[in-house]
Amino acid sequence: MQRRIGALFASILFISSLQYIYIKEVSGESSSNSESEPQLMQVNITNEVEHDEQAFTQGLLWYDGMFYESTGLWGESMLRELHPNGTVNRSKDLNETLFGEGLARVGEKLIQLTWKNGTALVWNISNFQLESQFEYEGDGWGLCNDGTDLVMSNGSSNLSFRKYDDFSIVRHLNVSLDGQPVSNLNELECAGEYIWANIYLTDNIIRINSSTGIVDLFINASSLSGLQTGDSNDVLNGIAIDDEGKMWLTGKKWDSLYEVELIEVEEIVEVVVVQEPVPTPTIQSCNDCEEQEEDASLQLYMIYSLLPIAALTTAAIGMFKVWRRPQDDEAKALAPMDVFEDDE
Ligand SMILES: [Ca+2]
Repeated sequence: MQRRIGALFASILFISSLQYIYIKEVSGESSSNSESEPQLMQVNITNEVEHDEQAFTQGLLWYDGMFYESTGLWGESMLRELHPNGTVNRSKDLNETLFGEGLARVGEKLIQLTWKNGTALVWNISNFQLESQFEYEGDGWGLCNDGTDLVMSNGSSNLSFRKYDDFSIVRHLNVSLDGQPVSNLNELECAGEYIWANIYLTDNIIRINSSTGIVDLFINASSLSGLQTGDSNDVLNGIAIDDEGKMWLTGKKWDSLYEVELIEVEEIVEVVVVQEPVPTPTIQSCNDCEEQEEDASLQLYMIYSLLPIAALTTAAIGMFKVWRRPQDDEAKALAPMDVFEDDE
C-alpha cells in the first residue's frame, strides 16, 4: 500500500514538473526580463569599396556625397576626405603629438577629437584648414551630432552631450543593455533619436535610445571582421550613414568599406574564420650535420663489409664440421669409456 502511495506521489510530481516546463516554454518566460532584450542583428554586405589599409579609423561620417574620416596613432593621425569609391580626395596630417579620434560635422565645420590631448580640432570643410579648437577633460573617443548637441564617448558607458559653440557639457547619458552598463563605447553615429556605437575590441555595434540610454538593437558584425587579416587591434570601428540611409562600416586598417543591410536573427552566431594551419617545415638544427652523416656512412660500410665475412666464416665452419664428422665405424669404436679416459 505504501509503495502505491509513493508511486502515485512521484507520478504527480513528475507531471507537475512537465506542466511547469511547458508553461514556461509557451509563455516565453525566462529568468531575464524579455522586454529589455534588444533585437539581434547580423549584417549582410550589399556593396564594398576600397579603404586604405594604413588608415587607423577612429571616426567616420558621410556628408554631401563624400566620406570624412579621422585616423589615429601618433605621428600617423589624419583628417581625410574620401570619394564614395573609398579613394582619398584630400587629407591633412595632424601634429605628431596628437592622436586622432572621433569626428562629427556641425554645419560647414568638422570637429575632430583627440585621444589623450584634451583637444577637439575645428576644421573648415571647404579649405581643410584648422580654424580653432576646444578643450575638454578626460579621454576623447567617439563623436557625432544629433542635430541639437554633439555626443561624445570616452571609453566608458557614459555619453556626454555638448554644446556646439564651446563644447561645454549639457547632460550625461548612461548606456545600458538588459539593465547592465555597456562600457567601451567608441565610434558613434547619430541618427534621429538614436545613437549607434561601436563597442571597442568587439565585432558589435549597439543602437542606443538617446533619451533613455537603453540599447534596443544589437548588431554582430563578425562576418565583416572575419574577412580582415590584421592583428587584434585592427577592430571594427567606423559607422557612417549616407544620404539614402544606408549604413557603411569599416575598421582600423581594414582594406574595405562595407555598405551593409541588417538581418534580424534569433540568436547571434559568431562568425569565426578558422585559418588553416600552415605546416611548419622541419628544420634540422644540428651544427655537426656533416660529421653525423659521415658517422652514419661509416656504420653502413662496416655492416656491409662484415656481412660477407660472417657468411664465409659460417660456411667454413660448416664445411669443417662435415669433414670432421666420424664415419659410422669410427663412431662405434669411440666408446664412452674412451672419452672419459681421454678427459682424464
Ligand atoms: Ca560616425
